[in-house]
Amino acid sequence: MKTPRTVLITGILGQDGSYLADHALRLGQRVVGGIRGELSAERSWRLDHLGITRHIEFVPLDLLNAASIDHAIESTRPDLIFNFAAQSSVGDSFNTPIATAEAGGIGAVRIFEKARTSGNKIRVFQASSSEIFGDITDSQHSEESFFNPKTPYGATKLFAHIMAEAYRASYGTHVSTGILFNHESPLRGINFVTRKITNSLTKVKLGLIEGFSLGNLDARRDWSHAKDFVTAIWDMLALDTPDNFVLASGKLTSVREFVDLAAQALDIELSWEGSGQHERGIDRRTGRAVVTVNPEFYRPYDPAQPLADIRKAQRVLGWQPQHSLQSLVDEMVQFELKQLSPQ
Ligand code: NAP
Ligand code: F7E
Repeated sequence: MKTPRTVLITGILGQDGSYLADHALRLGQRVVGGIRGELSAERSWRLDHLGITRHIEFVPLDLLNAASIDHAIESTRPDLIFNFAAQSSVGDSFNTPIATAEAGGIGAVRIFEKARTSGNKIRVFQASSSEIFGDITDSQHSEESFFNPKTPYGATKLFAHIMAEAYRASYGTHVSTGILFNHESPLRGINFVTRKITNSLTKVKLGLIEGFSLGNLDARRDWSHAKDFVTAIWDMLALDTPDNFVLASGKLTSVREFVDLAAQALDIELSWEGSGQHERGIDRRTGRAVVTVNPEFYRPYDPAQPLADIRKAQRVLGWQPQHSLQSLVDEMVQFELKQLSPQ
């Protein structure tokens, strides 16, 4: 039997960190989770949901604190580091550009630097984002496309992405990146639109609220299941040569269409009336407006997402996503029903 490798996951309390930890544990690895602040039941809910909290060793790690990164890496001696930690909300990045850049940009470089200077042959994964494409230039976007981000979050992720390439070229550091399009799950943060929709619409179904508001209903995103991504991300670090990989489904769906899918999963008959700020989603059975538009949720800049070209991940990693958008929505809705229904 192979000796288990030590896997350090930053951002382990987040969506991707939790699923990656689960995947690594299933493969028999030693999993160390980097966390900022104290562990509490409120903060470990994703790991608790997966039933893996007690199998993880936790170590203090704050991307804003270089000493904590150095200590986490020196004391646990990881073979692999998955850097998922970041201020991950594009919307919040408009209000917190400096904190976003410090954690997601400089914080990532601190990880690369410690991996480089540790003397161990550490392999690193960096979570890049489709937000680095920004304004659309090509019809389909691949690892070779032009990067033109326009949001503080996208610019931060591009800095870290280019730094990963610089570490590869300048020092031979084994850093791979995933240019990740949107990926969701029941473990998604409630501030992201998919989880907000499945959670709020389930509350409407259960009579807990009358309705809820969204921002840009025309925004289109490429939504996948986070579980499909962590298997590809894991396989990236098994490659001898580090590289960049786009992960996505290759299909774009609007926010409005996502609401429709969630409504179908909940057996709510929804029809849309009006346009712009006056558009409303009406429950045909009750005649009530259950979805309204609130410009408070509009963004100062909301770049259209490009179509993704995922051929490289398919070819090199043999990656085949297992989940459809419909099955993702069904799973999210079932999760909400279980959480919110009276016992
Ligand atoms: P998430 O659920 O928001 O998790 C991010 C984690 O980062 C949280 O656990 C958070 O810790 C931690 N974190 C934030 N600032 C930190 C700091 N200064 N030091 C240490 N930890 C810090 O995000 P996710 O959806 O799992 O995404 C994982 C990564 O992929 C992120 O880097 C994100 O930007 C990137 N990404 C995600 C998507 C997507 O669709 N999900 C797409 C493209 C790229 P707390 O629990 O303490 O807040
Ligand atoms: O917004 C629109 C909003 O916040 C999706 C992160 O994981 O993916 C994610 O970033 C779209 C946007 O995700 C609401 O304007 C409408 O066009 O769920 P989101 P995001 O901004 O795409 C990228 C690839 C990442 O890298 C990020 O880490 O939905 N939208 N109404 C809304 N969005 C939110 N949050 N809330 C609304 O009420």
